Amino acid sequence: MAVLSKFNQKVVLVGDGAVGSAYAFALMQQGLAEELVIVDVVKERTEGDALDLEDAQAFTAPKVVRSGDYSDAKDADLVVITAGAPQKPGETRLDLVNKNLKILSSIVKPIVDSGFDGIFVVAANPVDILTYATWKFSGFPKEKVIGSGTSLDTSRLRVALGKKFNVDPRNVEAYILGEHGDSEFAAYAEATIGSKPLLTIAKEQGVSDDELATIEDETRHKAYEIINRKGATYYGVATALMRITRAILRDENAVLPVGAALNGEYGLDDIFIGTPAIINADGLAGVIEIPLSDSEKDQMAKSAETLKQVTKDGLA
Ligand code: 6V0
Repeated sequence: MAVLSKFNQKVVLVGDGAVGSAYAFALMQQGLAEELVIVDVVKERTEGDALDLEDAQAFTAPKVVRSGDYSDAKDADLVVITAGAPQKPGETRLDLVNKNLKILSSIVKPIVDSGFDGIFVVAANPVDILTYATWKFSGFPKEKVIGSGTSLDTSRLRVALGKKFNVDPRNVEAYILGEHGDSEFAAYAEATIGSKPLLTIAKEQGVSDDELATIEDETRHKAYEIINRKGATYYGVATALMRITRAILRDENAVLPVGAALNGEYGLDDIFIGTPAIINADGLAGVIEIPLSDSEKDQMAKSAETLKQVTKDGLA
């Protein structure tokens, strides 16, 4: 297992927009990474953000934050990609595919050319397609490419279930699986709170299947609710990215919802899709395949089909 040097934890962030800058701030707050290099086509913004984030150093763990370019990826442990066009009101994530594939290819190539040998973490949308494309463009092993997948969606589901059942969302073991997008679904059959099946708790508390379906639906559409009000969503995904970063830099073997490469799990392969997986310093150490009910199996197959079609069209 790769052991990262305690004094050489370097993250290169590509894309210094709403998501990227919120992620940089989250990284600072957590005292993660010795060095954070920010890259964007708008160089002035990265310089401004580096200066602004530097002002926090006297209150958080000291580290280097600076503006840079792709050559900085040479000795980085992690490259986090949040560069791309954001989702516009009324636009689905899949609409973004062509626009963002072009941007992605212009980023991944110079990073690989720098000699980068770390782990790619991708959040730009449509994230499952762009994660797959990062793997293709880079030629890296699948384990070294991780998408944010359904990490944000899973957090949204846990928060909503936490409110419904009046428990801390961190104690809700429930996952959103599939595409980060309209075909995603809640894997309720095996969800638990304190090891007790969620469906049993729901029955005992008189929470109907319809109410659970509404929670699932609201989770699926929450991004639109936020985008309609403030134009973009970023704090949730930035925190999810920070969590994935910590699992890698601290070699945690943490079980997290991510966009993972499948090798036969859920009857699928040649795809990156939202599922729980084990994340450590080597990247993806294993996929945890949740046992699904028959209807959930159908939903997973449909979600995968949606992604495969777009991947085929986008990368044709
Ligand atoms: P934003 O605020 O417009 O930031 C995008 C940044 O990318 C800007 O600073 C651009 O200058 C920069 N950029 C564009 N092209 C390039 C390039 N070729 N090289 C380097 N930088 C470039 O967008 P925002 O930060 O809101 O969103 C970024 C991406 O994250 C979008 O694709 C969103 O759809 C996606 N999100 C993903 C989520 C997830 O759960 N995976 C959640 C929310 C947003």
